[in-house]
Amino acid sequence: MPVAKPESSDARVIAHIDMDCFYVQVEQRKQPNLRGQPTAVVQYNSWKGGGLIAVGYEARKFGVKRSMRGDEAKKICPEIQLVQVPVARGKADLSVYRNAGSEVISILSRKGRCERASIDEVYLDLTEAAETMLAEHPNGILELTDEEALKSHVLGLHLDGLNARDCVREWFLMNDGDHRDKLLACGALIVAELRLEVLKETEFTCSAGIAHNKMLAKLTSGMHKPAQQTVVPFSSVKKFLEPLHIKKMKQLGGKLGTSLETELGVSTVGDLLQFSEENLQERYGRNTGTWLWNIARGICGEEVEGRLLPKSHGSGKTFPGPQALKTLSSVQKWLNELCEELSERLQSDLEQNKRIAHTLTLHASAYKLNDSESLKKFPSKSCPLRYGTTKIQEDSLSLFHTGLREYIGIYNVKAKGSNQHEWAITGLSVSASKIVAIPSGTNSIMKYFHNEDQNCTSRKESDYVFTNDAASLSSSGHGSLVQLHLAGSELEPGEVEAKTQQDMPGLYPKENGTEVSKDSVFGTKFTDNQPLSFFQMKEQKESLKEEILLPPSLAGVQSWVGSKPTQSKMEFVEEGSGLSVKSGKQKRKFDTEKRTTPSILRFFHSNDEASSSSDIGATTDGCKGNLGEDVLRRSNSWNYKSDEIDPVVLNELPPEIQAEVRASLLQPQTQAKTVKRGSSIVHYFLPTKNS
Ligand code: DCP
Repeated sequence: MPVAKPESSDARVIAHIDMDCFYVQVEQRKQPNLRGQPTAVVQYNSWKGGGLIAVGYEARKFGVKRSMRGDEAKKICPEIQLVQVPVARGKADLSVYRNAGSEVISILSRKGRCERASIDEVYLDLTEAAETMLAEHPNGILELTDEEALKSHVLGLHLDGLNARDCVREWFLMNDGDHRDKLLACGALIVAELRLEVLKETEFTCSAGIAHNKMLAKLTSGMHKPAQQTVVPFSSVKKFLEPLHIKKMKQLGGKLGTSLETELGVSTVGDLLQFSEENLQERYGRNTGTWLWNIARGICGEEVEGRLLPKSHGSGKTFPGPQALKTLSSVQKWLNELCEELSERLQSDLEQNKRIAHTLTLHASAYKLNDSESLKKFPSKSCPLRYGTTKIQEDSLSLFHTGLREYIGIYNVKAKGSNQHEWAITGLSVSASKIVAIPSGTNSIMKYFHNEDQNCTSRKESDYVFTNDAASLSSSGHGSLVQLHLAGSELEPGEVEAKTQQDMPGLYPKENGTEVSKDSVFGTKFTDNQPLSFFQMKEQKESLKEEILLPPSLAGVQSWVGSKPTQSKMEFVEEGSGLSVKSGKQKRKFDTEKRTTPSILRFFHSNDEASSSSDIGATTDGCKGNLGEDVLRRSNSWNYKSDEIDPVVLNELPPEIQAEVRASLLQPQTQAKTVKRGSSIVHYFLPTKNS
């Protein structure tokens, strides 16, 4: 958990903006005749009128709630208009809502750093804009106070017989007020303006919380809805937080909150104040203890990230009750659908934003029949993401198989007849994460090796000769290949799993609808009346534990890395003229300790070793394997293009290099393949027909 920086955070101006009954507003904009009418959006599944996923404020007055089914809603509000969420590929198609969210974000991001927190939520850091406004109006912002701002709810204001509006006006004027609150008042004005702009340009209303940090802003944005805003002056923080139930706090909706309740008897934030920082640290560890101590006092140093685009893409579907999937073929059918959607979104992200995703993750929820352990969670599985629908489909299915083997607890999972099934899948989702912009105009591969070179004390810069005729490695045109001329080696079967440091995600959301339930969702919100399980799992990124799997087509890659290839020439060559490492002139030296050598180097090391052991022999200076030119001349070089690079090696390169190489993989390649098709590396990277 982030440890707060109390000093710097007080004078910041942070807003959390939340769209009001978002899906309903989007539907009402599409069909203006629905405006003013009690309306709800229902999932496409028509059982009992479909599950309500968004309820408009007019319908809420009748007691209609999100958890209800359409039929139930009609009973208590006969005139309710039920609109179906759009459907594509047999599942909810959320693109219309996603696009509407992007429209709003483009407006909200005009005044400061903007972080897209979910499909309909945004954080803004308005500190600079507020400081500028305050500097320009040192004698107060009276002339700026507009009607919308005067409707703000300012927490802790004493009305003292005055009407609320006059009180708020007085607060905005506070000439002798606290500087931090003057900044907040400016922030409130800016947010009021932004909300009006959103309304004018998109017809959507939104609500906002304005405070000194993200935590307080988020806690207050929903306090007064719809179309209102709430401000938390510095002096009101304590009073505001004290009575709040502990589980309302971000990250306390789950186990930690429960532990505070049961083990420390803490039920409100105020209760937490009696514990010293040391007490909390003793019980929950240094960081968590400090974090708890801080949040109880309204201190949160979390930055607003400048991010307008989603952090991940996901596509999921639930299969409640009798719809549960009980055969591998039905799972495959649905995975194919989900992967197709995911692939399309990845492709458009690539085209529009020049971003690529690195990790593919499969989540599932399941139950076992006739098994007392049936509550066991289906493990989430990840692997490096390969672009192309077919590849994503293949890899997702493999991840599913791996998860299922673990879930069932046997190695060979066979498809069983529907009468004999042992398991049932109630939810499936595929997601793509670790999305990064494709860097352009960098020579990062060269830089990387240059740096690594410096890390080996006994290597001299002059030992390498790099030529970089082209300005950049990034692939900007067809056929731009990064060629890795590596020692050739056949892969051997072996281990394919590599563990990450992450924790296993839960299948169910953290409670209380905190940010956890919304960040990074971007379209993966399930529209069945199931818990928001999959996309919310992703929210728990801090505590995720997933296994990163290599796709089965990569079986043996790890052992290959450790194996001793028989050739010894290494070159980087960009097709045409680009970057090359002229192996004929290089003398490479590596640490003798394999364990301490980064594996990309180990890979090359093994190439060297292969030669050195047979041709040169080890040196005794701590680095061995100088490649004599005679050896290099004698070796046969195998040409590897970027689409043949071992992903294990690739995954261990710095992200910017990975991005470059992956970017080159995404380009149609015109040059004939000169590699063995049977190789599993080749199989892994070769474009499939319909990719
Ligand atoms: N959503 C969904 N499934 C859920 C919850 C929400 O598909 N279980 C969708 C529909 C909502 C949108 O996400 O319109 C945003 O969810 P919010 O929780 O922000 O709720 P609303 O925007 O609908 O209402 P509010 O005005 O209370 O924020």
